[in-house]
Amino acid sequence: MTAMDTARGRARVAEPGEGIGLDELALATRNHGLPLEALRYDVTPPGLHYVLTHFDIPAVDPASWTLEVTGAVERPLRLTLADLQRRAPATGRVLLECAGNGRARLEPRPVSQPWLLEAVGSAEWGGTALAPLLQEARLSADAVDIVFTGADHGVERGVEQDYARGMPVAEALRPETLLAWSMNGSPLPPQHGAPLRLVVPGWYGMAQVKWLTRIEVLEEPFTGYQNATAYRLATEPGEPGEPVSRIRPRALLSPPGFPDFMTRERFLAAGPVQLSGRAWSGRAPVTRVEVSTDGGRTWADAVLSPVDPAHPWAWRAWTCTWTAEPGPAELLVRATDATGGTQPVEQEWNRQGMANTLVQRVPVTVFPPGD
Ligand SMILES: Nc1nc2c(c(=O)[nH]1)N[C@H]1C(S)=C(S)[C@@H](COP(=O)(O)O)O[C@H]1N2
Ligand SMILES: [Mo]
Repeated sequence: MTAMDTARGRARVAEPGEGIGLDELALATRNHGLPLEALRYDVTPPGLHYVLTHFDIPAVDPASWTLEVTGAVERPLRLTLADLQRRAPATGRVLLECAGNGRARLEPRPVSQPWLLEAVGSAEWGGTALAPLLQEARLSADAVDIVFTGADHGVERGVEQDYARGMPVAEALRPETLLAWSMNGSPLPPQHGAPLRLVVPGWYGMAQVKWLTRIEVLEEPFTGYQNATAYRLATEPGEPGEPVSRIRPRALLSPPGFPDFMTRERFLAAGPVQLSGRAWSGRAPVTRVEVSTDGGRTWADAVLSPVDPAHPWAWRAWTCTWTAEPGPAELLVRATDATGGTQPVEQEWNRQGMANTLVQRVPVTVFPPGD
């Protein structure tokens, strides 16, 4: 991989005025987002859930596929899909969001998958809990990190690798962490990790390892590429930065009215308009959603649906009534969670555009009733 070594480990930031290039377009067509009107569904239909795959969707034959549990364990395990499916079933309705969501609107633009705001979905993942399997393998008392490796392979910023992510033992042992083989009651689709993926509620997408083949227990911190180099909150090149972990609070508005084909500008009739959308946080329950209909000068509280005790890791609905007056308007929405964390109205920049929660802005044109 010597030809690529000059760029080793460095994330590129676009030059001033540099538009989105064909390489970013290629990523954007492979990795599609949730059309924001699909915020209407409590459970996202599989074809509308966002997809992010760093390399290729690997060819995995479920009949010969096995999952290996290895490393610092007393009893290494190798399981087939049938072995896993004989275990106690568990499901979870879980909000997933890519840590790069919103990246394309940052200035200067981190060059990578150019998400606007659509890298989210809330699906019903079915499988079995991870913790009992780890307990059966008898983890070392000195275990620190658990590494989850997928069947996919590629090169990222000059480094050839299998996609692998390490996770602290305590997070892996949470009862809601799942090994999932179904999505919304159907077998896991290829793009979402068939035959088996990890689902760690509350964490950004990079932790949700797809096409899982190997679980390795380490007695020291994992230093693989996707933990040590990617998914860091750094502003200077070469700065190590804090690791990306749990999903920060965010609210999104389902854009009201109807769109223009090219600009996606919205049009709607004057009068009372029911604004609606979703809000979530992977750290603590969302406590407040606020809406501005005047470009951020004033904010009003939206009505937030209560936490559904059956689905604490799903997104929640919010609504807000707006009396729209003819003319242009700009709609903004922001969420706050129980840690007190909220969304910035001015961008908080980092080199990889990770975990940024800059508020959504939806420009609309209101026409007089009867036009
Ligand atoms: N094996 C593997 N797992 C992976 C990835 C990957 O490229 N390879 N991408 C991760 C990232 S960055 C995200 S955001 C989520 C996306 O999950 P989804 O495509 O099911 O929505 O998968 C994660 N799991
Ligand atoms: Mo992601």
